[in-house]
Amino acid sequence: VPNFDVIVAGVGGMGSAACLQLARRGQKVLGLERFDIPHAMGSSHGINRIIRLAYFEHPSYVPLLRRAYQLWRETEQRFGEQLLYVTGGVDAGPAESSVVTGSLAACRAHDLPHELLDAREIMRRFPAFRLPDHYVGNYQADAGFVMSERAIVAQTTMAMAAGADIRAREAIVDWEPTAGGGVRVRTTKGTYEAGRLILSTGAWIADHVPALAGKAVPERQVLGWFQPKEPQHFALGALPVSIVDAPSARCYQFPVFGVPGFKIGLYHHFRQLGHADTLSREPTADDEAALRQVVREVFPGADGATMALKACLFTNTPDEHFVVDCLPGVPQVVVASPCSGHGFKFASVMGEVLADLAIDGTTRHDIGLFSLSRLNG
Ligand code: PYC
Repeated sequence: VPNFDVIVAGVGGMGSAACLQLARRGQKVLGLERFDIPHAMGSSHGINRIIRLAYFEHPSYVPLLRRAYQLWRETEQRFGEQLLYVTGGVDAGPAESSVVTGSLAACRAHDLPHELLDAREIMRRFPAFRLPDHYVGNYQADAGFVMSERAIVAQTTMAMAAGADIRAREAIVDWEPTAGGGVRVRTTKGTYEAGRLILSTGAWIADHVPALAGKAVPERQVLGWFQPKEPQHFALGALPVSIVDAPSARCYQFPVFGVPGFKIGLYHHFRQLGHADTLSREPTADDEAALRQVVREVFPGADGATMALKACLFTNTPDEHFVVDCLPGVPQVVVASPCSGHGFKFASVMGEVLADLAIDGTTRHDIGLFSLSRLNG
């Protein structure tokens, strides 16, 4: 049976970063991906994902984000291609909205430079926005986006260059601990053994970790790209990334980049939950209409022809924080996947965290928020 130091199941954002960090540290790594690398069935396709320091979800993500920015810069330099674009970011809504209060709390807790702007000032600086008078927004200059699909290509390419054995179109069927304290992994193509196993299978994670059944729930999410009628206001350089508690839905958006359209998504689109194998990846007219309604509300200058629609998946935990932990009673197995729709920006630093956990069983990074046991409390 072929033997490795570490098997990484799922070579997406987190898995490819883990392969890279492990291979760099001299580990004999096998990375297994059920689809292509990269692919459009999971949580990373559609060009880019937001990165931001003023983290409204919880201030304790901020130190990880600082390190994530550093590692994205290091990866893009070594790979020779820009992966991180800084555009500035606005977290906007009524003053009491959790996007605004949480974003400000993260800034205060970590002394992040920021500006609290009223609706009129946001619209003056960034004419693409149309916001109700009572809205405010926290502007944070370091926000931007990561080229998610290219980042997976970069991390995978660099992992292979560092010696990792990476194989696509090979899904894990099951795994079991071995008597010697390692793991045996059965796939659609063979059986392997390793000292450690990292499970970063995204929306499929509950198939491999029974403790996550009902606690890591895939959700269908649809992204839309709309043709701006006022392109100058939606261009890179003119528009920051933003998260807006719009009157009809919480939405997030990007300046035009990579495809000829303004990209927008809605948090918890239609709350369509199910198994990752069966949730439809086919966008519908209802998806398009829901996205267009928010475009008309907040970004009316982008209400032109639809240019693209894509469905991807969130994998939600009950509190929407990640799970990054060793399995109780099976410490040779590390879980990192259910990221509740906000994980990609962390992939670079999660590679470091996962390599630490796989090699040392512990990490210097604070991952206390991400324990598996909290979900059973
Ligand atoms: O992490 O910035 C983010 C995000 C926006 C929408 C979903 N996730």
